[in-house]
Amino acid sequence: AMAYGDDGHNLREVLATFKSCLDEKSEILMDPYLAGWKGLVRFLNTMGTIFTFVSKDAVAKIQIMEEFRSGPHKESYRTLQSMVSYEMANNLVDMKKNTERPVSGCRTILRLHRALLWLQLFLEGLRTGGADCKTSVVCTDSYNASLANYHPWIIRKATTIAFCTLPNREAFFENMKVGSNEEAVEMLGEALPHIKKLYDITQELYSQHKLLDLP
Ligand code: 1PW
Repeated sequence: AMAYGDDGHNLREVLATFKSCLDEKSEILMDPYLAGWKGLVRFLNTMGTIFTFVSKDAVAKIQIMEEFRSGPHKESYRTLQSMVSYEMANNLVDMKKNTERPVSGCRTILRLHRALLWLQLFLEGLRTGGADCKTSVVCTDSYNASLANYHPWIIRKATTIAFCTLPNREAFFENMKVGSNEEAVEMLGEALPHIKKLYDITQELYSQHKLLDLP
């Protein structure tokens, strides 16, 4: 089988794609945001079949957003900010649980946004964790501090089981395909502040429009 990274993709590039999301007005560009997620999914899928359960939902969410981005209102979905303006102005966002209205971009991006915090906390934990930290513990702690708060018991159970199959830190860094452990730690130190910034801007945008609890 082809090892991850052989096709020219590595986690450094994935994180750089997220970095390229911010335009000069601090708006978040949808296309690189989705491209970053696609890279993450490719990376997750190298972590074994159990993780495809975790990545499947991300894939479904990316697809929903790609349909908006190629549909009749594609220009309105150019940035996260323009998406929020457009969907709010046109009453396209379900504020309460209501199956009549189609799935909005706002609620879809909110799920990816919450997952991005998990990713950031997890990679930050690995970066600072030292050589013999347990990946599965770091991953579970990051999950419990973020995404788990929005998941029902059955999903929490399933994800926590998936985390137990994570490779150890050394193998995980190896799988990132960015060189030695030291280089991986250095790369994360450089890249993670950009992910954090992206997260903070989205959080602020959603908070301003009171969209943080979308069903
Ligand atoms: C190695 C670190 C990985 C970070 C990548 C994270 C991928 C995120 C996918 C987590 C999904 C777990 C199972 C799916 C749960 C969905 O119910 C849930 N989706 C998310 C992203 O939280 C909620 O979406 P829904 O059901 O309201 O459409």
